[in-house]
This record gives sequence, structure tokens and C-alpha cells, in this order.
Amino acid sequence: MAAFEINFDGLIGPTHNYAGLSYGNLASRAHRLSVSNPRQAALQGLAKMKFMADLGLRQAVLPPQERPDLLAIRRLGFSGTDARVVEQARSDAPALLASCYSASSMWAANAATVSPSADTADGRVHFTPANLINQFHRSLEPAATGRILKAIFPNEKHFAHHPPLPASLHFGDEGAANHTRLCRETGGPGIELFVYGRDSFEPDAPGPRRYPARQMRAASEAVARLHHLDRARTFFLRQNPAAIDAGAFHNDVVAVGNGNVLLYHAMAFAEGDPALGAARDALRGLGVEPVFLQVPEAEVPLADAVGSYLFNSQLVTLPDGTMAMVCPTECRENASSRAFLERLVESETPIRSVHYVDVRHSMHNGGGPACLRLRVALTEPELTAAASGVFLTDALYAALVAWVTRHYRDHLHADDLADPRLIEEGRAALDELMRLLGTGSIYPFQCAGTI
Ligand code: SUG
Repeated sequence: MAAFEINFDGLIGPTHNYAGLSYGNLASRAHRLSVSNPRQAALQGLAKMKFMADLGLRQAVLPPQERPDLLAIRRLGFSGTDARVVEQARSDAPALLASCYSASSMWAANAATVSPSADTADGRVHFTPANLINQFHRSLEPAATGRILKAIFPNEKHFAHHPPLPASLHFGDEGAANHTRLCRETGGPGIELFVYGRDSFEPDAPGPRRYPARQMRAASEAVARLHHLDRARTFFLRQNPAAIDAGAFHNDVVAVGNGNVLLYHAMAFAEGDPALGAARDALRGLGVEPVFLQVPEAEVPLADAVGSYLFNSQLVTLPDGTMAMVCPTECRENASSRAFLERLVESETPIRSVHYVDVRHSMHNGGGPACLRLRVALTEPELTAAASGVFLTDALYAALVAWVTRHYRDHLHADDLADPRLIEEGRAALDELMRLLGTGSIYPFQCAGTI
């Protein structure tokens, strides 16, 4: 059956700030404690969504989560009024307060792993929210992510929602950032590639030395089982530990795929992994010639790839059937990435065009264009069953721009997080957003006592 890929972008929330929370994410560390501009950040994210929609692609919005997560701060021993809780946390445990204030749900590629109905044995679209246990601030996301996905995809006939995997180091799961689907056409069967950093049940196996591996093999395997994927079309690839140590905390920092194309850095996968060859064969079995493009270190050094986020571009199929790369503007500013892209569109591959989008505010926290979106492939009946208010139209875009401009601050620093007015500002903004998107009440402050 014909199907479409829809990019669900995380709407950047009103508390976007730079707290340097993510160890192993070089940009997050580099911008620690600098002043953020949540308004500009959100407008950049929206402009990117509009750009994709104007290319003729289907685009939707994932609402941000409520921050600060006051329930989380209270669980950690802070009590009293909301104002007192944030004030105390700011003075006693500023990193905890910043964690509970992070707008990190914007990076929707980490929201969940999604398998389209063409790949699953029961013919439903399967969703597993990522548990994100590796970083405390991100571990606060999965429950709300599950609620949001259920609100958008409510019909059990079409959609299967699994709970996040057990919150144990053995099952660290970072969602679609380590998962790529390749296929002949979106609505037909595909192969699913799961990339992991470490096998938690093989602790002696070589892994990164410096930075943490966030995705565990056992987690990827569990997701594949839960989604009832065909074993013959499911592959588990190990990330190169050296790539993680160089700052590729997710595989989507060094690889991107779409249709029959996989573009990846030579250092992306562990050397000698037979899974890549097997994946290529499986794709041939689906009747399409794989185009696996390995980018050598000599052409784009790994440090440049991590710095420019070349591979964190969105690789998409345009309505005319050609493919386009939508890259962060940092790629244009990096000599080797730019030269590579110029050569790429001149060479004989399905990728015919390159576009640049400015998502610098997100990039400063290590989130490029591909981090900001969750890909969901839906057939026409599945699309009809999804909540319609989240799909980007010109009217919704204009309403969201006005909403951001009305509610968001234009600068935010760690010291501002103790300001109790920020709590109320966020709630007022999200309350109005739910009316704009028509998703009903999904936030803890809207559902007191029921969540
Ligand atoms: O998990 N940054 C995110 C960036 C996620 C990027 N996603 C993908 N590659 N798909 C992370 O490291 C930084 C927040 C801070 O430091 O304030 C942060 O969470």
C-alpha cells in the first residue's frame, strides 16, 4: 500500500537553555552556561519545518514537554511551594534544577523507535518510547513521550504502543537516532538497521573508553522483538567505539539513510562488522540496488563530521522522486563537508540537491536537523486515524510563530531558572498550545491527580 514519510519535529520548548548536561556531546559541553534565546531557537525550528513542507514533504509537530519537571525535583527531596522548590534547588543542586528544566524533548529523533506497518507482523505501526536512561535530564522524557504519541496515534487498530524498556543500564535505549529503515518504496517492506554502542551482557567486549555508549544491543533486540519485525530483515550493527569517543554519541551523528541510500562515515561502524554486507544483500532481496556511500576519513575527517553535523542532515525523497540532503548551515562553513556535498550532487547517486537550514540554537546543544525530527511512515488510512491538528499547514505555522513570539523569552541563563515566573509562563504557553494543536490535555499541570 502507498505510504508517506512524515517528519514529526519536536517543537522547541520555552525553557531551551545551555546547561552542558550531556557528557560525550561536545557541543553541549562547549556551550555550557552560555545565554540561550528560546524564542529564536523555536522560530528556527519552525522555519525548518516550514522549509520541509515547502519542499512538498509532509510535516508535523510534536509538542514540547512541561518544564521544569517539578515532580522530578520533588522526588529528589525538595519540598514546599513551587517557588521554594526551584529556589532551593538552584542554590543546593543547580545541575538537578537545570536537568529538570531541560527542553531536550525537542530532539524528537530520541523520542521513540517507530516501525511502519509494512515491516511488522501484525500490520500495525509500532512505537516504543526511548527510555533515555544514559543522561538524567533525558530520562525524564519517556512517560510524557508515550502520552503524547498515544494522543496523536490513538487508534489501536492501526497503532501499537509499547512502554519504554526497563530503566536499567542493560537496556539503554535512545530511539530512532540509532535506527534506520531502508526500503524500495516507503509503503513496501523495508530492512531495519539498529545500531548499538555496547553489548551490556558482554561487558568485556571492547567499547568506548572516554564517553558513554548510550544504546545497548539488548535494547535494540528487545525493540525489534516488540515490533514483531522479520528477523531476516533486521540487522544489529555495532558503532565504532572510536566514533563515540570522538563525539558521535548517537549513530545519526555519523550516518543517515533513506530509501535505498545509506550515507555513512568510514569510522561509523565497528570494523569488519558483517551486518552491513548482510543488510545490503537483504535490500537486494527486496528488489532494489543498495547505494551505500562510505565517506572516507581523508575526504571528511571524523572531527569535521562531528563539528559540522554533516551526517545529521535529513535525507529525503522529494515529490519528483529525487533525493535531497537538508543540512545544517554549519556544513556550508566547514571546508571538507562543503566540498563533499558539492561533489556528492555532481556524482551518480540518487541525491540530487543540497539545502541548508539554520538551526544554530539547537546545534549549540548538539542537535542538528535530523535530531529534531522523528520519522513516521503512514499509509493513507493510518494518516486519517492520526490526530489531524499536529500536521503543519500554512495557518498552523503562522499560529505557532505568533504563539512563540507571544510566550517565549529571548534570553535565558542558568540563574533565571530560579525565577518562579518561568513556571507559570511555561504553563500558560503549553495550555494555549494544546488548544492550537487540538490534542486535549496531556501535561501533568493540566491533569493534576491523574498522572
Ligand atoms: O541527548 N543534547 C541532546 C542532543 C540530542 C541529539 N540527538 C540526536 N543526535 N539524535 C543529547 O545529548 C544537551 C542539553 C544541555 O546540555 O543543556 C542535550 O541534551
